[in-house]
Amino acid sequence: MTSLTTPPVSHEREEHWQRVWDALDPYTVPTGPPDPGARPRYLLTMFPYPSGDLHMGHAEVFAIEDAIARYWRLQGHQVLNPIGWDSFGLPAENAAIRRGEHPATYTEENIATQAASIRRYAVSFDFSRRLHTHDPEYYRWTQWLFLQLRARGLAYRGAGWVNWCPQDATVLANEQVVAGRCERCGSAVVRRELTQWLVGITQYADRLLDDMAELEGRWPDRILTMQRNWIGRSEGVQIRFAGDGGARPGQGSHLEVFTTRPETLAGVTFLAVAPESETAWAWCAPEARSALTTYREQVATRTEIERSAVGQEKSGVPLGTSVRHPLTGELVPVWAADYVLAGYGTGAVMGVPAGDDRDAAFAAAMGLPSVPRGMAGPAAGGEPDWPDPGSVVEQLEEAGAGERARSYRLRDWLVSRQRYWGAPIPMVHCRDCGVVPVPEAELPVQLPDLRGEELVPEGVSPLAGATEWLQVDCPACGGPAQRDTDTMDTFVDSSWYFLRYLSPGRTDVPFDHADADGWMPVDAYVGGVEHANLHLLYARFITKVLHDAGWLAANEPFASLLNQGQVINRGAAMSKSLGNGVDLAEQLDTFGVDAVRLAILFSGPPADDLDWADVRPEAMHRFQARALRLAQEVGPAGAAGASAEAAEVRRTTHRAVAEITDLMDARRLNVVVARLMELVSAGRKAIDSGPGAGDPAVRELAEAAAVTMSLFAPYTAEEMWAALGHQPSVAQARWPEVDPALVAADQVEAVVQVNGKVRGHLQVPADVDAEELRRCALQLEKVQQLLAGGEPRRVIVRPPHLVNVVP
Ligand code: ANZ
Ligand code: ZN
Repeated sequence: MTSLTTPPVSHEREEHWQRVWDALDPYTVPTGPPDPGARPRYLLTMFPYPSGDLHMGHAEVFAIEDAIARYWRLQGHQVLNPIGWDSFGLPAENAAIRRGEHPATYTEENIATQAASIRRYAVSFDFSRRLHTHDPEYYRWTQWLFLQLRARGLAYRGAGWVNWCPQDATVLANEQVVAGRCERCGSAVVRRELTQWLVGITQYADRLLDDMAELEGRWPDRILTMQRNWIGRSEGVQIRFAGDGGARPGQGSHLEVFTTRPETLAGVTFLAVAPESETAWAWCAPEARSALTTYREQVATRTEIERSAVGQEKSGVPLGTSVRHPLTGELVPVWAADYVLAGYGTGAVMGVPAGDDRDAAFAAAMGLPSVPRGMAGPAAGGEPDWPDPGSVVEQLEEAGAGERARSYRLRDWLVSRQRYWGAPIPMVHCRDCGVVPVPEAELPVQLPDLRGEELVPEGVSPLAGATEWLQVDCPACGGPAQRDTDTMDTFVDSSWYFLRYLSPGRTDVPFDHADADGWMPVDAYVGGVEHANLHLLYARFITKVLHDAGWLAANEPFASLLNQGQVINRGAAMSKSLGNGVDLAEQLDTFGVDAVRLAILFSGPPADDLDWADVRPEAMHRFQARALRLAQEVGPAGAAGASAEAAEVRRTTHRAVAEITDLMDARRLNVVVARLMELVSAGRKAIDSGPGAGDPAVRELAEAAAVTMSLFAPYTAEEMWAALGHQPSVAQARWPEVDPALVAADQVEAVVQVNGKVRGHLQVPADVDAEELRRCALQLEKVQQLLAGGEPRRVIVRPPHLVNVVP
């Protein structure tokens, strides 16, 4: 890649300024609560995962968040803008296996590379609070968090159906399964039942939903919608169908279904249960068991997403049993069907072919009737006339056969991972005492030192293969016991890191109550939409749990959220296979940091996707050079006396600053860059054909331009600030004050007529609106006299010049 122009700020000058900033340390905020009267602002960017160097996505998110950080700081806020690394996770583990080393080696190399790139990219982070989730001093508190959850009944062991990748020997979340395959290695995913650690996030489902009211208008609508759908609260009814009398062991006397359409009860022709569920086995007649077993194996190869997709070919097996309809007493056959999911509602549905498309497809495929005997079929193309749902629920309640219930899509959070590079679950398994927590004083449970091939022991997970590490004395009885061999999902690490930033280095507590109450909630959180469901939901949940446990006053972690768009190239996500990747370091080498940052922000609104094919860093060089020249020509010297032409220049400056202030508050960064370009052009004109470089008004303009420039292009801004004679850094400047008199619109004269005759004059702002102009005109004494207390019949208003009152 070649550039036609050289960057206006050389690499040597970039390095010079980096040293100046290192020495000044202008972004470090002392630990503890905010200073009294500091107007604190907590700005947070989703912390990076250390895979290689920074990429274009980081360049975008850092450019956006840094502009906000610098803007707030210039406005006199005490701005906390910390940085750290989300440094546990599978890629480091896989790299370690490949390279025969410890995952920490790869991880720490990448962190060092990224930290150096962040310094060069001139992001105004407070590095003094830096954290890494793989540091024992951090994960000690992640383990503490786990013990808190357990103490509150929110962490428990349960058998659950999971997506299992046989290649990686680990559990996968639904979104890590793409078209039935493992997102990372591509192996076919199978369903498997495992005993795992789960976290009871569903106990908070209602609060997670209801508290979203506070976030309305402060988080993007689409994120709120995605979270609502993810939690997926349904108001419905639970209905009990009694067995047909032939009791079977373990069956229980009722089969319970969840429905959102109780009024369709009369249309039930079958009941269907999730094949893998206990219920299916309990309701399976002995002669149907082998068919159910075979069917279960078949279903195990399909993901829930495939199973529940509309239009899927329906499959199922009859279980050879039946239940009684709670209202009619008719017998209804029980089936196992894979479109019924084990983890939703009761894992059983009442099949109503006349009301539900999936039930209709299933009935048709299995030769089941579409309406019960004795019920009139629906008129062509429609549904039967169902009764009022309320009356059906009443009937059910009276009969003791059902009641209102809620169901959620949200499942409890499966946090066990059979991996090495994560925080070990701080529990011990004792033959005599069962599952026992590691005492808090013994945290952290450190990872054993495993590297290379040791990370892939034959047939067991890595920690289960670390035989020495495994053996431990039971904390309760002192007898021989074994450590838990699972590590925690890395989403646990990132569910609380914003709290650790507040009290770095504390060894007695994860974070300090006063620090948290001083800084929380985060004022603005900047990050990608890909974290809409999991990370943001987990962080909200953990904040609520810690709030309930008395650790902080905040009940929501992130008061406002800003999602940047995706960086793509030529219409597609950047990828190795497409060969459309763009290397950030190469861009910075060629164009300089500022040109890249400016071009990214100028390309469009922060929330829009950004196509690199439309981004022209070299096009920024001319603008940077013009801005620099402006500052150099104004120079460091004291200014000469004010000229008559200066008033207009001053108005231009103050109006630009006022507008830029509003635009920054609205996060319209691309428009701010455009206004800054206009301001620089106005400065050029003021020198060439206006009051000239020596005029104080022109200096004022150039200074405002330098300060605004510092939000986006810190190096160029420093060069400008120095040329204007200031020391030592624009990072210590103040946001320019706007003089309201200079911003006010020009005054014009409006004529006020009564019945077409001129009766008075008004001085009004040129941008006066009709409402205001009408009010002023009707208040004129002359007009009041002529109206003699009456209401005018008509008032014709033509802002800003004319009002005609017709009495
Ligand atoms: C009878 C019925 C008749 C239903 C009708 C729908 C239409 P939402 O709104 O998503 O909550 N259902 C219940 N549990 C299920 C499970 N474990 N797996 C798959 N489907 C399940 O959907 C609730 C509806 O989804 C329930 O209402 C049930 O079908 C089905 F004309 O009951 B309905
Ligand atoms: Zn014991």
